[in-house]
Amino acid sequence: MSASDDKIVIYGHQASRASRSYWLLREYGMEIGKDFLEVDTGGPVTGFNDVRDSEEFLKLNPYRLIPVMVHGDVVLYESQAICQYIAELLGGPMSGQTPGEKARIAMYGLNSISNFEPNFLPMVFGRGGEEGRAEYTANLQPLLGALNTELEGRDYLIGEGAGRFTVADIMMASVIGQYGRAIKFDFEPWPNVHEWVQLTTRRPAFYPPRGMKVRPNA
Ligand SMILES: N[C@@H](CCC(=O)N[C@@H](CS)C(=O)NCC(=O)O)C(=O)O
Repeated sequence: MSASDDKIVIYGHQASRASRSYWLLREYGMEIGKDFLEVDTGGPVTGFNDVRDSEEFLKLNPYRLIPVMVHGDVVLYESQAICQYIAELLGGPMSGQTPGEKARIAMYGLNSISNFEPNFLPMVFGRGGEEGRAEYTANLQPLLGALNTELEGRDYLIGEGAGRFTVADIMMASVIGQYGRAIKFDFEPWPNVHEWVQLTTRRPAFYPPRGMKVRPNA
């Protein structure tokens, strides 16, 4: 059986970094259980279950982290690599159309986890209390300023003119928008970022059918 005949399997919980690929799959109109499969490993919010310590899982990802994706003989860990694979596989306007767009999509995948995530995620977990929040917020000032510049005159990160919604927006908004909304982060000083967070995180597919602690208008 070829990879394309198999269903995508995601190991990971909705309230974990696996949520990034679930959002993308929902954007493609795919349903859990019908079009792709979820293996619930538990997650950082709910606690992990035995699946994550199983031999089967450790063979897939010796680093013992979720999410992991299996599609035929393709096995991937790293949430943003999984998103990029799914967009490449399913194609259409959400994927990169040229080598340049594909490279820029990869760039935003890296940017999201190397620059923004280390400052947003600790605030989600309340690390360092008030002092921690002040420090992470200070670190984010130049980053959000840069993103605000990139978004000048645009709705989305990739494409001509105002751009079009792509997997790059999902990867970036999964960190900035999702975490930002969860901690009620004030994006108003960066109006282009503020608009983009609204545009991306108000899409119907952003919201999981169950379970996750992100609510509309949070
Ligand atoms: N950069 C990785 C990070 C993966 C990661 O840290 N996953 C967390 C859950 S969201 C995990 O498995 N934590 C388990 C642990 O740290 O033991 C990605 O984006 O996939």
